[in-house]
Amino acid sequence: MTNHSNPLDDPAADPFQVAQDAAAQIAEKTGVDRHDIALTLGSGWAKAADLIGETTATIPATEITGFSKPALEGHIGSLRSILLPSGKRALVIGARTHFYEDHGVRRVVHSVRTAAATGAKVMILTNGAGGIKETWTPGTPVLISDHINLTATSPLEGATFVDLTDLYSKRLRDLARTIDPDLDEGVYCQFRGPHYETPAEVQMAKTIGGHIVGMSTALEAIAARQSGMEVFGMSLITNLAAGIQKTPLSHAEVIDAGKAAEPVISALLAKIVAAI
Ligand code: 8IG
Repeated sequence: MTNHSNPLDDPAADPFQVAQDAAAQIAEKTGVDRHDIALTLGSGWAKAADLIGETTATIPATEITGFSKPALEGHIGSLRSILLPSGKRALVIGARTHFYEDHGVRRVVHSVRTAAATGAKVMILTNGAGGIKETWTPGTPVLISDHINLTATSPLEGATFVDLTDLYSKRLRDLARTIDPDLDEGVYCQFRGPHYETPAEVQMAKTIGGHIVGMSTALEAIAARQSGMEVFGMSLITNLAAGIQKTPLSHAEVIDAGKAAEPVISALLAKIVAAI
């Protein structure tokens, strides 16, 4: 369903101004003027919010300008302000708008632009995804080392050229490996979805250098870099990608694998956040 009151749906609107407005509303509602770090928690990662610090405010995302209603079970539509043990402030975004929802790429990256407007210098993007490497059993967390954007679009508008070398911060990946030396990494392919890939598409992704298949993150990472943030990405492999796994993919199984892995990966992410 289209939310006709969303200012981002007006082509004449400036998405960065809408993000500024959203950040001002977050400051007002949380009582926190600036956030230092932002996290988008995808499926399987939500529990991390409880572990990284003390939640000082929770806001339904729909109360903040530009945000959309969550489309899907397993996706919480809230924004939380969290006080970290270090004294830093984290903004946790539990409301992701996916490209496949057809609300346009401005709405997909609004949370990231809002995070930047709140002052966040680090953007942590997490997701549930399919794995191409057969050694990644469901429940394996993987660092994102780079991405291949297969959406055929960009959050950048007009002749805006943004360098994406080292988009997924080497510094932060190295830091994550000081917490868990076993963390593997891979290249994330963002497909449009909402269908999962065919086995042939998974083979294509593998051939062009991909290791992880999903429906989020790449567009958000581009927007985060445009806004000057340092990006850290992690995928929870909830299933092997189609054709790698021999049985059909079911959304219920994906949700179950996420739930089972959640305590472990949430604790891991909390430790990484504490070290940033
Ligand atoms: I969870 O296998 C999850 N999300 N595109 N493919 C794509 N997205 C996913 C998958 C998958 N698993």
